[in-house]
Amino acid sequence: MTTHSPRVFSGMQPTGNLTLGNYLGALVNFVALQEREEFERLYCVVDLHAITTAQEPAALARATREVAAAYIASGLDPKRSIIFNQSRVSAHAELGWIFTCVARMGWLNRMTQFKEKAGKHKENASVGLFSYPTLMAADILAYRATHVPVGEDQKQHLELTRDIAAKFNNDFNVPDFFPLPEPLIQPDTARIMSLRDGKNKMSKSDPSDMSRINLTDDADLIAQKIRKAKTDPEPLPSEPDGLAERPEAQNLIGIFAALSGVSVTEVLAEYGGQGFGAFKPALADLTVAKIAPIGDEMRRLMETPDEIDAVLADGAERAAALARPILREIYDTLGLIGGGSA
Ligand code: AQP
Repeated sequence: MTTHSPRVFSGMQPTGNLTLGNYLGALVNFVALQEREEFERLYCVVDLHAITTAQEPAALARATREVAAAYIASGLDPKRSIIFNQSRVSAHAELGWIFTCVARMGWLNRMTQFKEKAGKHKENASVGLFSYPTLMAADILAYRATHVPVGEDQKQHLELTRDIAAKFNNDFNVPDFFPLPEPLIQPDTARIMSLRDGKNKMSKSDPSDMSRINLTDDADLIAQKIRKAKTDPEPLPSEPDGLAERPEAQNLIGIFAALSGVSVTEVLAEYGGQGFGAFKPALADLTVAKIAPIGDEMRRLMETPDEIDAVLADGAERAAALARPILREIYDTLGLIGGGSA
């Protein structure tokens, strides 16, 4: 039984345009949690994670502000949720190092995301890309966060966070020092897939822009991408079972259900028996209605970057105030005299 008060932490990388996958898999959940008064909420733009792969500095700074703008445009209120960028709060990097000394090589060797991202060029990948999950554990545990809203692709990293927390508690004989954080995954939108290949997840770093809907795409581009989305020649089934083995159809129906807030069964009750020629225009209209206003608001916010910077600075101050006493205890527990005080 944990004694930790309910606290939510999550983040997104400023590695390009946020996608419909980021939105439905995580952001919608961030915003919904804002209505749950029992939680304190921290939403981070994880810029230190972004540099695990090469980033052009000016583009990174812009993308960092753009993710903050996406948070706000999607409905996060900087007064009710702490919004900040990771590099501004040194606790992340400090605890990240400590956790690279707690985590075991064998644990990290099992991480599938490293294998996917490093691909055939493992020897040339940065050490940071390999140890990424230890920094993610630090992001969460620097605040003793108890709940983490994420998409399914992050589930394995969160299990590693729990392993690190348990090992620390055990090794230093401090039971319940860290909570074992729980993932909050929305089953229906856990994995939004690429528009070009229903077997790959929609990703902001996919080389093909046609594979994803970006939150900043305008109405015409959204409609064009949906029109060109890969499908199969069969009409839509009337029951969810009929979507098995049809990954592209399943993905598009899932997106429709998530954006309209109804179940897949209800969508199929309406469109079952019809072809994609009838379904795609309805999906395009719905996506434009939900996503284009977010893009418009992001563009408006990006015209006043100083206001975004003020939100990030204020959020970082509040986040640092939460992390500081926890980090102090960590240094003391490890016997690191005066650690983190410079
Ligand atoms: N396709 C997706 N479906 C559902 N959820 C998704 N998420 C990402 N893609 C999908 C969730 O979005 C949050 C932020 O992700 P991230 O910025 O940490 O990066 P990622 O998971 O690696 O996502 P990307 O878009 O594929 O980024 P790049 O291309 O930079 O690697 C997470 O909660 C994630 O689960």
